[in-house]
Amino acid sequence: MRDATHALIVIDVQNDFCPGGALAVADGDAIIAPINAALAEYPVKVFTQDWHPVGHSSFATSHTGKAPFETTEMPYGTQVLWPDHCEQGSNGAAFHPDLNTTPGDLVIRKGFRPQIDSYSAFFENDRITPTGLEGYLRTRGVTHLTLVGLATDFCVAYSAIDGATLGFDVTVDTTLCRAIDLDGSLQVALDQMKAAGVTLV
Ligand code: VGL
Ligand code: ZN
Repeated sequence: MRDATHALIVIDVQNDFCPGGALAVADGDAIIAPINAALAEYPVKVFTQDWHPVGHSSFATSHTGKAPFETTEMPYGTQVLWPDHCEQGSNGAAFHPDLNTTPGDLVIRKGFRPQIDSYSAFFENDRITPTGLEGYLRTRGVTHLTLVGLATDFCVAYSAIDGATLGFDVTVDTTLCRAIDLDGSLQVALDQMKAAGVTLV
């Protein structure tokens, strides 16, 4: 067991990001058993859950003439448009049934505001609106974060970069992550994480 300053943050291991889901990440379910094992090593255990209202602005179906994986300009910048996924209360939004969320201390939901997406566990995609996770971690005395989950190149990377920018010591265990890899987005994300001071293992 690591000391009380260490948290494991498990990002979006939900049915829609696993094989058979609406936005399936190849091999997304392969990380579940080793994540369950890793939980025992961390005194602070946090899970995130992508949690969109029906008709969310990040869905291609909300934009006439747009197909999934195209982009659009939002007030906060360029946004990739996704298949409808992780709708609040749906089976797709549920954690994968094999993920052991029982020992979790906190579940943080994100992406619930209709007009803004939220990849990061810390800030929505405007990079300003906080989720509250920073305060939770700081008030518990956490300084070291290990991030695992889905998807490496979106929600894991955004969370890792924001965590490092906020001053946490951030490690991403890439063996416990899987990527969407849209047009080279995985390599871009890995480079950006390194540049932000994230440790990749
Ligand atoms: C995610 C795209 C859209 C993720 C969430 O969890 O990486 N990606 N919503
Ligand atoms: Zn989403």
